[in-house]
Amino acid sequence: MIDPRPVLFSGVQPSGNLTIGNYLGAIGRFAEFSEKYKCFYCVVDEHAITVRQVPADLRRRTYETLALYIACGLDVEKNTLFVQSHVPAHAELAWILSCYTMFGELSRMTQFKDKSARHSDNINAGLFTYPVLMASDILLYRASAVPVGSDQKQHVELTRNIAQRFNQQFPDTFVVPEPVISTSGARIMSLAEPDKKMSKSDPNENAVVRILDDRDTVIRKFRRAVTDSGNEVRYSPDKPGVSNLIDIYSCFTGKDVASVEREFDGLGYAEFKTAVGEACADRLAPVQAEYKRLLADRPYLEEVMKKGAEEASYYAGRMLSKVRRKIGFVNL
Ligand code: AQP
Repeated sequence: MIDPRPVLFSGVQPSGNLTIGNYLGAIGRFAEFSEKYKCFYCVVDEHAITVRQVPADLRRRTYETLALYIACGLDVEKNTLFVQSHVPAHAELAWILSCYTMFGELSRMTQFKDKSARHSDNINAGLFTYPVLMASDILLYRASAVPVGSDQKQHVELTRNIAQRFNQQFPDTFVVPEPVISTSGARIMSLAEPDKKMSKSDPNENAVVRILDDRDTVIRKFRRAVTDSGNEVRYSPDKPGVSNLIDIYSCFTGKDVASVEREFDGLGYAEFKTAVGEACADRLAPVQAEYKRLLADRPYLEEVMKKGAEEASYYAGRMLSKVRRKIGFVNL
């Protein structure tokens, strides 16, 4: 039976060890949506191959990402957790939608520009059409809400354009989704270059705090974080390093910016950075413990994958056959 609640969809690529950017901008917020929405949380392995992956690593990370979803509080009974490549409808709808997406629109995507600069030896067509696959992920489930970090907002807007264009020709097909971007944690920046977002594939380990980094590593990375001249803990555009750390501390402690500034007034950067590291490590500790327990139980994770793939295929199959019918394909 179809659940009557509004639908929410989000995904994370198993393209590296997840960072506190992925945690604060996405995965750590997911559990809060489970009551209000029918939630689909996907491990988007098809997106991950837009950059070269070592097959054994991709397979391992797919299990790890699923385990992290659960360790971050997602109840497998209340949410549909699944792996994208287990539901072939994603790739099939993506092809159809690519015929309703303009070359010019894709050329304007800033993530394509960033990633093609970073992977200049492998600017493949998948990297370019990635947002169409993301539109397919969302539209297949009639999702009205898509929680993402602010880096993905442009892709959700493109999804809206594609849905509206398709609906114009074939009314009442897709639900036009809205991005759900949190006011805090939406854009966590690199600890080494605070004008760049923190990315799991950043080759500089000191730039990135991973959800699975142990306590000492977390604290050491924050102690090494690039700060700005002066020694005042103040949120300001001319202090991007310190502002990023204030954001992170505020997300992990629930304190607002003004009270963080007051707390560290006159104390200097060293003390502040240690406190950020400790707050982060305290929050990650229970997630890490639960993650370890889950990862040791592969049969359980495979059961979750199978159940998720069945549920997701049911919803996705209904939408795909509706689209096929509308555009004139013969449904047997
Ligand atoms: N730095 C960030 N701050 C806040 N949110 C972030 N997200 C990613 N980085 C930050 C959010 O995490 C979700 C999953 O992201 P993804 O795995 O689909 O890919 P991405 O956006 O490309 O993330 P990365 O870490 O930068 O991956 P790589 O290095 O593989 O490209 C999304 O909701 C994203 O907004």
